[in-house]
Amino acid sequence: MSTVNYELIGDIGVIRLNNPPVNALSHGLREGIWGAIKSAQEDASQALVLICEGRTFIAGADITEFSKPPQAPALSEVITEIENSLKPVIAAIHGTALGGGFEVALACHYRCALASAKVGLPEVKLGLLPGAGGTQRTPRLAGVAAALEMITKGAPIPAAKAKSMKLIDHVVDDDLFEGALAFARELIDQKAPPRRVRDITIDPASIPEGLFDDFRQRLEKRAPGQLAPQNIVSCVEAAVKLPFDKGLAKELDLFIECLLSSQSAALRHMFFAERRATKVQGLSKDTPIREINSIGIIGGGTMGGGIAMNFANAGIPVKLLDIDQAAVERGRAVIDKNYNISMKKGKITEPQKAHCLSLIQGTTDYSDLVEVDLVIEAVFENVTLKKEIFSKLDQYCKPGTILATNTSYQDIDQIAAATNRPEDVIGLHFFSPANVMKLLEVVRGSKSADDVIATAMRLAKTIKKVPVLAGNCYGFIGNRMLRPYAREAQLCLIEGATAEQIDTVMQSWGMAMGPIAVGDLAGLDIGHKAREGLSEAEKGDPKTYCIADALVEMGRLGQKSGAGYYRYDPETRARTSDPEVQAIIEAQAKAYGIERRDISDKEILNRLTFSLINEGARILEDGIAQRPSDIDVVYVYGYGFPPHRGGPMFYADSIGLKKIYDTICTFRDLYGEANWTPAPLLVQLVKEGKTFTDWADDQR
Ligand code: 3H9
Repeated sequence: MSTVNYELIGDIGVIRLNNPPVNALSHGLREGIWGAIKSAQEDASQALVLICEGRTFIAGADITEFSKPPQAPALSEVITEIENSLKPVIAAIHGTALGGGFEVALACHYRCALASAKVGLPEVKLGLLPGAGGTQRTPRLAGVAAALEMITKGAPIPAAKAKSMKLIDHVVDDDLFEGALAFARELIDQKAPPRRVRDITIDPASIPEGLFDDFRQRLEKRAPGQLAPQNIVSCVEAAVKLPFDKGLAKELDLFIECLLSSQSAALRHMFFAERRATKVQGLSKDTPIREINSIGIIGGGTMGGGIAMNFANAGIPVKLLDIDQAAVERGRAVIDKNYNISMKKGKITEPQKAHCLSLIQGTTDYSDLVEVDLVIEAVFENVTLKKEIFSKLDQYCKPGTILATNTSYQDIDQIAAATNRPEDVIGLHFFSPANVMKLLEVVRGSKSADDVIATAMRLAKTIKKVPVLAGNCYGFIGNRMLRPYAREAQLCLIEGATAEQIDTVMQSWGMAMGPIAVGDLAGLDIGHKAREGLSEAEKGDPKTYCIADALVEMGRLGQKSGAGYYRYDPETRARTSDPEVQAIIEAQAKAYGIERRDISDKEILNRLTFSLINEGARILEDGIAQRPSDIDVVYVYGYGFPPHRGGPMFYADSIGLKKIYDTICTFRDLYGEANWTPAPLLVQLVKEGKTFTDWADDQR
């Protein structure tokens, strides 16, 4: 079947699109739609139905074409052709009508959709705005305030809600094709004319004064420094203040500005990076997948409880095991509390909560785990305890059960060696809060079987996580890179920066939180305990963590104790600076003979980000990550790295590896080789004039 087919069924012309996997608006598809609409004007049809084959309606412009020279017809020309059709055109939507796909639907004169369908304009997530009339037509149908929310958030909207917003006209219950034909028939019988959204006018007097400026300010808080959301507001404002064609012209100008921005390049990189990360080198589509219909979780703490929720949300029953009934109850109470928060936010309903809770059963008995398909151990970081648990699981669980540990940094092979089936053992490293954070590091031990890895990668999609495969080393990808980053934050602190300065620099650069505030959130005792288990050589220079250790010894454990680097309001958790901490920092600096100095914001940013990148390069050399873009996915989805900077490795490529190398050499000369030796891969790429992306291409 070709990409676009046209068929006359009675007096209804049916335009069928078929461009797998998601009917993206490639050049061929645009040309096909354009031609079909044109020729349908000449035949006996009285109305036209535009419908898609496969899993979805059009999912948008073909993102891969954005970096290539444009080819006619442009999407806007196709859309004009549809809207100008003299016969009514009806969009028949299933799956998701997104971006340019929804813009095509908006240019149609009527829209019907399956009840399960969603529509949306997610361009903002790619650092773009709807560039084919979406910002002009949406406010004309749904109103200005709703359009601003919808386009700046980019979230898809279910059919029923879209109907209530006037974005679609008719919901079809089961057979979309038959339903669309019946809808077309009705329109023909009513002699309904082509109804053009462009002809709707918005009365500027109906818009509250200051609406656009207020919205801009709110966005600046929600997405600081981001271009696309602000440009969207200007486009919607143009829809109110300018005639339709002038509004379209403004939209195109601002779309191009976004398309050429480094922010959009980074976000488009992330879109493909996330999908690439799910692919494991050496595995094929034929690698068998084990069936996972039930889960066991060991440890009902915050982590175990959060993990359990992911599976219950996906309809998979969970047995949650803890040491005694009291611990099980505590775990269930944490889960209950989390669901209540989701309910308050309107994310789930009471019956949904009750259903999820009914899927989580507590137990204290390992024999309840005999039949489960996957067990995830989520107890605290003690390798001896973990080995005991795995040895027990080996005794109890049926053959073929996958045995996973949620450890953040322990050796998977050591844990696997406690069983007689190391091929069934992997790491599944969730991030806290586990019911919220999207990242899942799937850690491959030296003996982990291919089908176990393939199953884990597939399962991640079921529970709506983004999986990244990691090799087995201390801290895997994310936490291994975090060490030098956190180290530099600590060293900047003792050498002269303040906690506030470090956090402000990193947060205004785009990190979700600054590193010092993250320490307080995680709990300073966690790192303290982890350091206690290290040898003197592993601990490194004692001055690095002297401030953190001093705070822990004073009982300042972070947010949970009301004070850490900052002081926290017990009610609101709002943080304030604490002169006592400044005194501790100064005392520690004195004890180590450090003369504190002014440290520039730029130095803080470079020390933190370049140390991250340098370790990322080593991770690639060691084969711990499959590709640089996987590291980007880990940092964006697990560590609050700003997505519009594309992750640390993409950021490195975009500012130039030579600049990074030169700066690292300067730091080496100033602060010593121990912390600042350029990674051999970085040295090699600079010599060859290549980027990390070039390196990844060479490896393929
Ligand atoms: C736009 O429309 C701009 C216009 O306003 C103006 C223009 C002038 N292009 O996600 P999946 C690939 S901007 C090219 O795993 P799912 C994807 O890479 C666009 N390729 O499936 C993957 O390839 P592979 C606005 C695309 O079922 C495969 O399809 N639209 C595109 O989990 C399967 O994808 C969007 O931002 C694309 N547009 O989810 C929507 N979309 O197999 C982006 C997907 O080689 N897409 N691919 O790895 C999505 O959100 C999801 O793909 C979707 C399906 C929900 C549709």
